[in-house]
Parts: sequence; C-alpha cells; structure tokens
Amino acid sequence: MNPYIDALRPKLSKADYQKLCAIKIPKVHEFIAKSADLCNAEHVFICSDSPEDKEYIRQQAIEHKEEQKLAVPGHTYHFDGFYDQGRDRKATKYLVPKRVFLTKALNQIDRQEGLAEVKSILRDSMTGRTMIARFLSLGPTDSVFTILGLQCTDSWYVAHSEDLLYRSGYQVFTKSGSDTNFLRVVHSAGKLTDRMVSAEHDKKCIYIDYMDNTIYSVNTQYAGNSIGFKKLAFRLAIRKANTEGWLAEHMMLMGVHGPGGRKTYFAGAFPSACGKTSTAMLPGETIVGDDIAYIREIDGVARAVNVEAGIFGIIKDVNPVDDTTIWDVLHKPGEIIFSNILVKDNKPYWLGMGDETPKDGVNFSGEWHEGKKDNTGKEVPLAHKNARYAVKLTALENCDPELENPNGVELRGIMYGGRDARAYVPVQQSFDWEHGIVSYGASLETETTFATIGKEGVPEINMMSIQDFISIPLGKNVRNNLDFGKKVENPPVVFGVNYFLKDVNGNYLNDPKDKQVWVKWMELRVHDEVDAIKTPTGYVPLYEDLRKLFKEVRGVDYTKEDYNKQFTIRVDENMAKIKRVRDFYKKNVTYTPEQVFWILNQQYERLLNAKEQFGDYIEPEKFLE
Ligand code: SPV
Ligand code: MN
Repeated sequence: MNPYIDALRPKLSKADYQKLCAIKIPKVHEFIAKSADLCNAEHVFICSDSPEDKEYIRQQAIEHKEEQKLAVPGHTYHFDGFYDQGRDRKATKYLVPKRVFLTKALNQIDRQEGLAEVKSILRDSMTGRTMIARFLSLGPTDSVFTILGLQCTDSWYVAHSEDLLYRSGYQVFTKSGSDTNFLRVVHSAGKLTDRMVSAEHDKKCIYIDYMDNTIYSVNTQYAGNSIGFKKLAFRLAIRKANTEGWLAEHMMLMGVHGPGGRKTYFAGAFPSACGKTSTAMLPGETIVGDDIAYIREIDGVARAVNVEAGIFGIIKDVNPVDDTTIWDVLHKPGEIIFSNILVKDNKPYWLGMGDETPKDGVNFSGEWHEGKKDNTGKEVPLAHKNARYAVKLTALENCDPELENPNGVELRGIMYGGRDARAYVPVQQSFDWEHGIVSYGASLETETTFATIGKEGVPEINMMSIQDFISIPLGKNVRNNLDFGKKVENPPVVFGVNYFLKDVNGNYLNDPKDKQVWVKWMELRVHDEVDAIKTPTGYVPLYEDLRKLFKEVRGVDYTKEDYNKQFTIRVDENMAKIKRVRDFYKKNVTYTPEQVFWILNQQYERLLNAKEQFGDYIEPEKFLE
C-alpha cells in the first residue's frame, strides 16, 4: 500500500494510475500527491512521453487557449501577461534556513517564511484544473551527466514547451531505483484572465528551496520563470556541481569546423541577448546547445553536454541575412511555439525581422495598432523585445551529431562575451587558463538587456554570465572555475569576445557576421596554426590572418584601417574596467580567490607600462616592435 498513490487515485484515470505505478520511487508519488493536494488539482495527468501523451498535451494547450494555431502547420503562438515578459529578478528568491546568509548579491528570504508565503499562494490554485506531471532528463540519458527532473504544472503551454526543450525522462524514471534523486518543480499560472494569461502578477513568486531540491513558481507563465528546468533547476545544478567538483555553466556549445574537415568544440558564456544563440547557430558550424552546459573532467579531458535538447531563443532581429539557419526553420512546417510576437492573419511578426510589418494585430498587450500607448503613456512596440521561439535542436539542419553522446564533446575552447561598447577588443586569447577565467570570465561586464524585467543599458558585472543564476558564493564560483583547469591535462583555451565595441561616435565597429571570422580564428589558435600579438590584455590576431579569414569566410576585403580601429588597445578604458571589477569583488564578494586580484593587478601594471611607452590608444602592431 502506498498512501500517496492512494490519495491520488481519485484524481487519476486508470491509464494514468498505471503510468504512475510503473515508477517505483516513493518520493515521486509523494511530490505529486502533495502538489496535487496543496493546489487542489481536480485531475492529475501523468505524461509517459508516449506519442499519444505528447499529442494530448499539444491539443490541450490549444483547447485551453494557452496556444493558438498559426498558418504554417505545427506552428503555434502563446502570450504571457503584459508584466510577465522576462525573468523576474525581484520575484525570484532563495529560501534560506535560519542563521544562513548567502552572498549579498543573491535575493533571499527566510525559508520558513518563504515556504509559508508561496504555499499560501499556491493553495487551491489548480481548483477545477488538471495538474500535469512531466518527467525529464537534464543532459543525455544514461550518462554521468544526467540529472532527472519532475515538474508538476497546470499550464499545458509549459508542459508542451518542455517537450521541445528537454529530453523525455519517463522511461528513465520507470527504470530507476527507489532511492533515485531528482529535482522537483511545482508551478501554477495562478488566476488567469480571459486572454489566458496570469492575472495576479503582483503576487508572482519564484522560490528556490535548495534544502529540498524543489522550485515553487506561481502567477507567472514566462518560460524562464515557469519552466523549472531552464534557469531555476540550473541554480540547483550549480550547487550540485559545486559539491561534486564539476561545472554547470550558462554556456552554448558548438562545433567549429576547421581546415581539412576538423571539428573543434567550443563553449561560450554570454549574458542574455549578447549573441550566444546566434554564435551557436552560425551556418557552416554545428550546434550542440545554446544556453546551459554541464562540464566534467572525464579521463583527464574536459567534456561537456547540453543540458537541454531545444532552443528558447530570442526572435528579435532574426532576419534572413544574418540568421539564415533559424530563419529557414521558423518559416517551414514543424513544431514551433512563438511567444509574445505580433499575430496578424495567422502569421507571426517580430521586431527587426527585415520584412514589412503590419500596422495592427494582436500582441502581448491585446489588440494592437501602431502608436498604441500603455497606461503609463509609453508606446507599445509591435512585439515584445523578449519575444521568443521554442524549437527542438534537431529541427536545425546544422544540429551536431554528438548532441546525445552520453560522454559529451571534448571541449577545446571557451569564450566569454559581454556587451561592452568601450574596452575589450572583438576577440582575444588569454595567456593561460587562470588569466582567461579572471580577466574574461570573472570580469565579464555587460549592459542590462530586455531579457530581465527592469531598466536596460545599465552596465554591471555579470560574472561568467551566470550572475543571475548563481546559488553559491560568487568567489567560490570563481575558485571552482580556476580549479577545474587543474583537473584536466589540457585545459580549454580561453578567449574573450566582444561583439558590441563602438567607436567614439557610438557606432558599432563590427558587423554581426564578423563573429564567424572570430570563431574560425579561435579554432586555428586552439591548434596553434596562426600567430598572434601579445598585448597587455591578451593575444590578438595578426592583420594578415584576419584579412585571409574575412575573404574566405565572409567574402569581404578587410582593411587595415578597420583592423586598427577594432583591435586598438584602449588603455584608459581597460584600466577603468579593471578598477570596476576589483571594486565589485572587494565590495560584494566573499571568498574571492587572491589570484583574482593578482591577475587583475598584473594586467593593470601591463597597461600602465604600455601607456607610458605608447600612449592611451595603441594600435596592435605597436606591440610587435
Ligand atoms: C536567458 O535569458 O538567459 C534565457 C532565457 O536563456 S530564460 O529562459 O528566460 O532564462
Ligand atoms: Mn540563457
């Protein structure tokens, strides 16, 4: 007899009862029963990942009007509420036991108090609704990387999105022993408006209980807040990685194709909306993942997997010139969920798509027409800047064949890139692992973007692009990264990239397509096939190598003038950056490894010496003299 299954029995169909009984993990039964009881779900649907169950979820999403069909077969769209258009930093909190204090940078609340609050909001939230239980695998199944997850949600849209974004896990759960660990998420969209969006955004709560590996999310639908396995479980994975000695990172993974059919795998950390997905998707290269990677040392080698199996990508600025890969996918039949776009005559439109866009339609604000103002008098754009698409990676023609390799791919390079208008050159290589981790990773500075709710364009340190998700002391995270380099024989080569460098007039110095040249250069550097110039901040490319690559890769003539503008070392800007980074670690971070300050100070000294010799703006070839 199992009291939890018994309690659930009246809420389950016969088939669902059997599906649940096939899982022999008592904690699964307990979590589902307690969630259904707390939220007062009328029915519980156990998703076994069979084609019928998945189809049922798709149909229910349409039937409940959480999604609507678009003209192209397989395409649907979904809206989130007006105030629910991004990850919500304020509403996302760690539940922290008494007498524990996480790093200052983390949003936290007393565990008992937080549990009481979120449970009171979740109570009866699913009255009259079905609660869906979905079993997922983070990382490939049957792998040392695998982490299992279970999400209970009352949103068919969330359950459907999980199908596109994660690997099915029901079969793994049925084969696992009774003491198997897994991450848990309970989510309710809460009260809904007649447009089927969360009505009580002021009572949004996204609480992370790391003591119990459980996430509570309520009164929100935006996928980054509601799909527990995106950025919420990621925080729990960071803690697990911290105790077990591996790395969970906000990184894309890609295979860069070098000369003679060679393929070299890179990971890349970029804050949201800073070019991570578009780099991972570069045509001619292959994509393993665009958002979250687990990295482990296996037999002395750094190996990485994509935690996810799909892309929840920003659609703004996806156009047929710069983003050929995804543009094609978004226009042909296949399963895609568009969110927060403009819809007119069953066709989706977004900002920066390059096409004529309609003057009216339906968007995240409801009926929309050009010039519409919100209730603060601000003009409502035709689509939200953070509008997105969800699609399986296998829908992309350049999906890498190693996606499901249980051993992951061998990582040879890592790139860190922020939104930095003023200091860092477009691409540079660190002197060694530690230098790269400190001066590109830990020093990653960026301007806030529309991917989080709040003001845009505010410069901030976003350590390794992971700051929004970090769940351990920040200094410990830097230490873990520094230590990882010692565990592997040949640590990945670390690069700093910056797609957002501007000239004094505020114009971008690079075309978005230049990133393809940078990845090819990095690939050659990993194999030591091109030389480089040693500058105070890192190794930068030689003009001749870039000229050749620009011609080969982009078919354009790269001028010395452009090279000099892009790769001039801006000494004062770099020194100012170091000061901001030092201040940040001194003021906000506990347990910062001393190495961080040594490495930053040495870089400062090198810049100072260069300034004495060459002045404030130093063309790269000066360092050859
Ligand atoms: C990001 O903002 O970094 C994303 C989307 O990848 S979200 O799911 O909101 O985290
Ligand atoms: Mn992300």
